[in-house]
Amino acid sequence: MGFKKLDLMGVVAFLVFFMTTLSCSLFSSKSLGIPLRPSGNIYFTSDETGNFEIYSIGLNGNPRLKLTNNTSDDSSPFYMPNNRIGYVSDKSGNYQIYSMALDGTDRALWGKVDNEQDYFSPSVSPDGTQIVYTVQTDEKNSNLYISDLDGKAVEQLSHVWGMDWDPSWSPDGTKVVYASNSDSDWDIYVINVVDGDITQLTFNSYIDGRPCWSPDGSKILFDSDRDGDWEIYVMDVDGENVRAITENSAGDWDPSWSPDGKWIVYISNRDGDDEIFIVDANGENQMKLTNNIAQDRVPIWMP
Ligand SMILES: [Ca+2]
Ligand SMILES: [Ca+2]
Ligand SMILES: [Ca+2]
Ligand SMILES: [Ca+2]
Repeated sequence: MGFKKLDLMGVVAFLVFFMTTLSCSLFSSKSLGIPLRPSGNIYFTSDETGNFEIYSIGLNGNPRLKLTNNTSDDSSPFYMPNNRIGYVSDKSGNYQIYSMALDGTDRALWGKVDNEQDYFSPSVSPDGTQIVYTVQTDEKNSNLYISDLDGKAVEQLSHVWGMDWDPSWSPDGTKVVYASNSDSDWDIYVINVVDGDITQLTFNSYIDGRPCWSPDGSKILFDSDRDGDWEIYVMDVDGENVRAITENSAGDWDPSWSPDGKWIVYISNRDGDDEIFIVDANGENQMKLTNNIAQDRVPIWMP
């Protein structure tokens, strides 16, 4: 009897412990509206060595790693399939697209590129089969191009005179949001990948840039100097319901979503130089990831 009673108490104690632990780890943070602890790796560029190199930093304690090491500027890290990371480098004399393994090894020039042109702001489609990028043809003109992932079957996507920059795919792969100054100042536009139809989302005399489509397809993140300094904003995909994620007198820019859409990574110079911050999608729970005197920029979030 004694043994059985002890056994029963042990079961009850275990159940209480189990349910308490379960509710703390799974339910309490949700009920408070706080996203679960962020995970993954942030890839970004920094000029700590005197020129820009690609770095990674882990949210699960992985240390900051320098992935490129040369005297040219390496920037614009972007997701590539097959456990690779893409980036843009001017080491050939022009800005061209490269890729490497996630640890910085096995670097390769991407696809078929024209050595006379500059390629910028590449972004791979959600299904991993296409890439959209900017080709700059003139000091005042650049256009978006789409090709398959090995650089073949190139098609010009945007045709209007002016700069088209920072394309980001909708999750269903049918549209690309981008920034353009084709209307004399910088605004956010959406272009339909199939028919080239363009919809303008922001209309103002300020600089709106760096748009990023949310993983659930419902929101667009961007930066803007509309309040005098720079802030991070989010809006619906039709340009309505603009909401500030940051609100301070420093420069806040280069926003990008976490893969689960619960967090935003961005740059702020609120401590004197550019550092990488993360914040939840409600604009709460700010965390600073870097702390150095270099310029840390254009972060993207990988799973
Ligand atoms: Ca470099
Ligand atoms: Ca504008
Ligand atoms: Ca600000
Ligand atoms: Ca810094």
